[in-house]
Amino acid sequence: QKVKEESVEFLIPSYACQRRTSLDNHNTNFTDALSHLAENAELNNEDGRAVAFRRAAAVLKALPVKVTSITQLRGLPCLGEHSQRVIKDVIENGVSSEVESTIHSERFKALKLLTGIFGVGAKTADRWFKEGIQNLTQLANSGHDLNRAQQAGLEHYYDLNQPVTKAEAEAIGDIVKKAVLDVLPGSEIILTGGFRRGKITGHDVDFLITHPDEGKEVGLVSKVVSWLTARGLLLYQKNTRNSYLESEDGPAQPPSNMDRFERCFSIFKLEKKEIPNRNWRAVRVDLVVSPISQFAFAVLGWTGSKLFERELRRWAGQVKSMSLSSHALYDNKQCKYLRATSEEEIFTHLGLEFIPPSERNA
Ligand code: DCP
Ligand code: MG
Repeated sequence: QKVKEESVEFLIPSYACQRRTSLDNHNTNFTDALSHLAENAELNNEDGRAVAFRRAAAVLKALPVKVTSITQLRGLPCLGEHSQRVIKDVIENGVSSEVESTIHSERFKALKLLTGIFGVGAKTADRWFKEGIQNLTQLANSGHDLNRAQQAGLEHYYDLNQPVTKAEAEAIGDIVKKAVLDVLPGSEIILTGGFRRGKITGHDVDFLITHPDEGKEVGLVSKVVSWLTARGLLLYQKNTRNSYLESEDGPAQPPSNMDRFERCFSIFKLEKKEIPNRNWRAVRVDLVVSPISQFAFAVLGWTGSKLFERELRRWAGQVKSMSLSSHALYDNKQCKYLRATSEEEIFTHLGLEFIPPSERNA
């Protein structure tokens, strides 16, 4: 029996944090195209445009079937005129001409290559591109003074652009656990980021650490870094102290993507016997330490995806008059912080159905 295309309509709520997005995406042809345009907008520092493309892609990721006709998109949220044009182009021609010309442009290729260097953001890459720097050799010959992060990024460029596997993440997890428990017994360590969402590869490995006795965790990052350094396990590291202070009468910090936990951005030297001559590879690792009272917020904030996080904060602000960060949830109407000891409680405070990590892949 023939099913009329017109009858296929989906009920998709408009905030990504209101819906389940697993890793099996039936619409990669469209979401890849939209992601390229989002990436290009990010490289051009056009944040609003980037988010619009990311939201459109996230809606298509949440659909239970492959879209084959533009009529199926009727009633879906977050699909602006531009995104619909791209989708239509892909349906009719297999590819979007705008996406093709973007990703093959000299500018996009160069900016992507340059921002692929750890420590190089869109603004720096753009400045270099305008000076005629389009590849790593030109950068090395340019005489630019690179900071410590960028030097390490250039030195380990190849390794850091190879996906990190789940097995590698687990091997690093074992080392981190050993280090943390050695310097502060009783600590808890969890793997966050993409791996917690069930991804099988990542661009880095993210760990969140806490201790059940509030205050014991202070200064933990530098002790762990000393432990790892003494064993020759770090190729690069940069620590920052906790700079978060909670005040009585409102959020101490304006809502921001960047949290203020004690942390270490590092590059691990991971032993890999199978790599000839060298026996190791470089892997980006983030270590973040949270006081136990903020741990649920930290776990939620570090699990991602980035869009899911962004949508949670937008929902909190726009729908609930609350401010959510990786540290706390503040109710602007009641003028008080809402405590939580689990992710489930935070979703409840926000009036949202609990979405497990594996379905936060928006
Ligand atoms: N995060 C955030 N804001 C930041 C840093 C991180 O919201 N300034 C959150 C969202 C991310 C998670 O932390 O999902 C980890 O950041 P990553 O950049 O490592 O992202 P993923 O782990 O999701 O992706 P990948 O698999 O590429 O590492
Ligand atoms: Mg990650």
